[in-house]
Amino acid sequence: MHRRKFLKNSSLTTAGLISAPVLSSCKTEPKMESAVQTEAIKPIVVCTWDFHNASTKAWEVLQKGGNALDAVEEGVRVEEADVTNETVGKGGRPDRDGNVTLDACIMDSAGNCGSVVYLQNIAHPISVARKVMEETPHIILAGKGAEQFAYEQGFKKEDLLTESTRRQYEEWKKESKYETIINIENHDTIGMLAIDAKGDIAGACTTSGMAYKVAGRVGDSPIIGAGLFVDNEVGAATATGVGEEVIRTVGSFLIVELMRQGKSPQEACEEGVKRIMEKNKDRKDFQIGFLAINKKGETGAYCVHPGFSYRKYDPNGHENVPSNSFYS
Ligand code: SD4
Repeated sequence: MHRRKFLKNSSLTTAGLISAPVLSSCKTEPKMESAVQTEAIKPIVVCTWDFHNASTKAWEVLQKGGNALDAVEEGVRVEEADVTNETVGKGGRPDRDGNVTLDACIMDSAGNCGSVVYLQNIAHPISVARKVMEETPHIILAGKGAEQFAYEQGFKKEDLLTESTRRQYEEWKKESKYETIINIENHDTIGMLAIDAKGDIAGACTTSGMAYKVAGRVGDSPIIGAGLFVDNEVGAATATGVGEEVIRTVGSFLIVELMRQGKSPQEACEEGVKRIMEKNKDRKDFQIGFLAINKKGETGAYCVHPGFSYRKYDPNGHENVPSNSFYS
């Protein structure tokens, strides 16, 4: 919550934080890079929302010469461990039965990927997803099987509900109003994309999903192609927001394919949101944010409603970049 407030309240004109092209672009027009970029920017890491600590961690890994896969795993683990983030990892809000169920996926530059869905009692689903990728011939493990696999890999059992999320759940139960809505204020899923010094790309995405969801519900975040996609020839994309809509358009894969066809990351993210809005004419009650990077290290983002931003770390420093939106 406080992150969103910070985003809303922070002055867009804060010196050095936001570049002129971002400020001058209008809400729906494609934002073009101010100059033609010839040399690739690397290493670089970007993540959904203003996750300063997570991106700092990933940047440390990249700066020491670490690879993009380690960087994104290490980076998003910071949010999984942060109990004040109530939509990722430990401290994530539960489903309507009071169970915290986590979704995560990871993808490397060779196109290898791993995913866990509906995972309970394990604080770091992203690392379990990586183990699925590296230690099994499979890509997705679900529920009890994923949990059993995690124990076999040495992960420890933890109660993921915190005092805060338990209290909120008890409050919610009084009315039990089930809304499949992720609005501007109630989500903080982290999707992270990185390019290492060698120019290789990797990505990770992790979430507790929609608060008070129907038991068994899985969103876009652990679905390769929906919540995350990496193509080392082209770039990568990730999503946050109402997963059902992202799945319907295979959002992250779409954005990477649009970049393959020549669109900038910014243009591709805008097209991704527009595809979703075409299927949701006149619907304004949900939020989605896309984030993309291409092989040159150019980045872009776009969302349905104002409020989304992404944090970027590259050799020039770091900044929180506000995203333009479909609705103003
Ligand atoms: C989901 N996309 O489970 C996730 C939720 C999310 O910020 O992104 N929240 O649908």
